[in-house]
Amino acid sequence: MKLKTIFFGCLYLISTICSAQPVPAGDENIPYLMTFGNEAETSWGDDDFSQTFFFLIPETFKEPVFVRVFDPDIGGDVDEQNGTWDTRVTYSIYGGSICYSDKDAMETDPVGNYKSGNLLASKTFMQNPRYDNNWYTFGPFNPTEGEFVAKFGGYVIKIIADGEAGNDGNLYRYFLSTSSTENKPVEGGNAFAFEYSFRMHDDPNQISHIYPYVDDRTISVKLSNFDWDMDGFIRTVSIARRGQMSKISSDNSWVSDEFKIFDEEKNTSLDIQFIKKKTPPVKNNNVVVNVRNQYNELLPFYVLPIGGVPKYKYSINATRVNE
Ligand SMILES: [Ca+2]
Ligand SMILES: [Ca+2]
Ligand SMILES: [Ca+2]
Ligand SMILES: [Ca+2]
Repeated sequence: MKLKTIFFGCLYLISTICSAQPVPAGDENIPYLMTFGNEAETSWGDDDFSQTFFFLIPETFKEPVFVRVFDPDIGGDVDEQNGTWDTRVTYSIYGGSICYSDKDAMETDPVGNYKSGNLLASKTFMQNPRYDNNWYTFGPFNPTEGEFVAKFGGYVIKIIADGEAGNDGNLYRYFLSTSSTENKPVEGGNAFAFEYSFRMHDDPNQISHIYPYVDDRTISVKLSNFDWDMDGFIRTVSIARRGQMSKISSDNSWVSDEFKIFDEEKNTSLDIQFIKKKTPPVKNNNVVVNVRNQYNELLPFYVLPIGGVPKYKYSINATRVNE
């Protein structure tokens, strides 16, 4: 327990140094989160028309917080049009005692009690020039309105984006802020998800990253990706892994592959790299990713990777050659 406290203390220290809570965050190099209206075909890249994120606010932080959404509307700039703009997306924010800890909230599909907890705020958007290429702000919220989670040393609030009608693609970002009018990071805050639905860059030279955290119970992981459209490579780098290639999905399909976790990788983050092919260029590529452990539990993806971005250490691998 003590070790855990120390560990999460480090997490907050690292976050403070990074001092930024955009979602997606800088090291991820992901342009936008992505959620389609529920009348879209899944071949456009969204498997379930819903995305859940959790914000972490350290116990020491006592000020009100705001959840800001960039381009919450579905129309105009940024978004992906399919026929006419007819898509409706509702963003809902939850706190209270089970907003995080309900088992349905920690799963990938919008079923059961995934909207667990107390509804703190909600707003529905369609095409709306007022919020096109612009921010909408939820809050203020008192951090104690979230769920206190001892192992995080702080409070968790949840935001769900549900595509409730239409067939267009909503692209958007979040920011956990101390201000209602600008993006001011919450010192020591972070954000995470158990499944990531996102838009890739069009520029083939841009590499996107997701950082699942591997705890000390993890023996093996199963990495799954959806609708990658055979766009280049998906590769995992870690402190002990130079670059392990994964199976990649084609249009409208899931693929998975499993690999064993090395002892050195426990209590570190993996770096899953999404590397585009140069030719022919794949544009507007939407993809969904999740990672499970041997118990079929999902590994959290932190926007600020715990322990920092992992760097491969040759010396660790050199000792493994004869294993
Ligand atoms: Ca449409
Ligand atoms: Ca827009
Ligand atoms: Ca949008
Ligand atoms: Ca795709």
